Amino acid sequence: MVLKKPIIGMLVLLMTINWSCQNSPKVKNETTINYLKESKEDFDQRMNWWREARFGMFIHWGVYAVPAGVHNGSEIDGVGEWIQRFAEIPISEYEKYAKQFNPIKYDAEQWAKLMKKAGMKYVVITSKHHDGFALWDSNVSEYDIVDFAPFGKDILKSLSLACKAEGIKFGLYHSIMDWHHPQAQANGEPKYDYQNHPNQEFPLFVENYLKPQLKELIDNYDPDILWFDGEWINDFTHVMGLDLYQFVRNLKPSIIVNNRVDKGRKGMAGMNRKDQRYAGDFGTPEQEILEGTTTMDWESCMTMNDTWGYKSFDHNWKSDVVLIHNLVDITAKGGNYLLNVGPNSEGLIPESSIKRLEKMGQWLEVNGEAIYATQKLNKVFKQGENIRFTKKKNKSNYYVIVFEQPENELNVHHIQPYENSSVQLLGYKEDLSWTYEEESGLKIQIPEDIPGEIAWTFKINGKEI
Ligand code: FHN
Repeated sequence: MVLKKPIIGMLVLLMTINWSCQNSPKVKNETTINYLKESKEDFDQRMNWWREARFGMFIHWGVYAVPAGVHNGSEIDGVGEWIQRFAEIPISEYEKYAKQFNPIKYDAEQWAKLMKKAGMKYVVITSKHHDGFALWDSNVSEYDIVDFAPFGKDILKSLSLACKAEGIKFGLYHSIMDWHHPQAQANGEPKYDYQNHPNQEFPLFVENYLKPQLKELIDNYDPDILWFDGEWINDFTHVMGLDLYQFVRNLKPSIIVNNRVDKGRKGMAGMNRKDQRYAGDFGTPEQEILEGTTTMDWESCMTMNDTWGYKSFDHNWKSDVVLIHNLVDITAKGGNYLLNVGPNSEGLIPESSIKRLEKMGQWLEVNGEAIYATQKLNKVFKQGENIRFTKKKNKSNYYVIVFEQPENELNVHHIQPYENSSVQLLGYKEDLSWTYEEESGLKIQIPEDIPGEIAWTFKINGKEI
């Protein structure tokens, strides 16, 4: 019987997976519990802190901060962390940048304090981006910040400790796609056509490199979140995705894992296709906000300028008004906001990022109760284009957040205050006068001397109608 090529290929692949499982010296996936069958109660309990947190810091940091968007004297288009691919830099050349990575001004405590000042409740930092360089002292590879770069100190260790000290939950972004490891994208050369020639060695990379590195990250840095990326490559399959989810949950059952651990994500919209069940606890819209609400947990990740990894010449910063309105809009739709900073090669977060984060923190100082531990309403999330609604969990406190400074009288629909209850403007000393009629709804009298900027939050004790 003549076996056709694909069947032979599949046999080789299955034998490889079987061989690698039997021969992978490092980690076995003895999953005793099927985490894909988790009960809704257990899922809700595990996700609770993450849902209440609403706002986190994304950090893209690595070797790509050294060229900072410039290679051989030319400014390279596209996001800074893709410079190895966009500038078609051979691995041996890119490694010279890694040999220069020495962020002597990095101060983990300073970063954690900035997150706190910004009102951010969790952080997700790149442990390893697509370039394959590890920001921790890996025993699985020498291509890391301690053994390969002059810096010689474990960045993740210091940041995980500083975040714990500030009460900030610690998360790791980990790329499945790896441009450095020979078994991950064939020879890893930028021109490798991995789309059409799936690499038979990839299962070995998963079992003998990807999983052992994930195990040391979970064992040594105790992350609360694992944020996978680079799952779109042909070499990575749905079967591998389900297995990877079980693997990390088995190592830390309480960990929260995004939907890029598997193959369900529908492009940058970030939510899962409905054709089958995919692994992952939340959807990941990227550089965009869902139009409306959804039943699946979701988190919008966004840059503050146009790049994730630092670029010396990207000054296209979003205003603090846009950033705060994004946070309010996402919260009203029941999502989380993961806002990115890209530190430079010295270990400094750009001043333009710091200024915006401090402004967001000042706004949250006054209005945070309308964001944290809130949920979306049952029927609406907005009124017109300039009003969003949120509701305190398990309470009858509703928040009406207005994007333009209200004057004289504010007319609100969809919420009816309880009789004799108060209506307040967060940050204002006195209760506000109001009337309610079935036809015209709630009318709130606006004093002339109201404080605040960017968005104004009215607190109402009542019910949604
Ligand atoms: O290719 C990456 C990109 O560099 C960046 O990490 C974003 C942020 O989530 N994710 C991928 C693009 O979708």
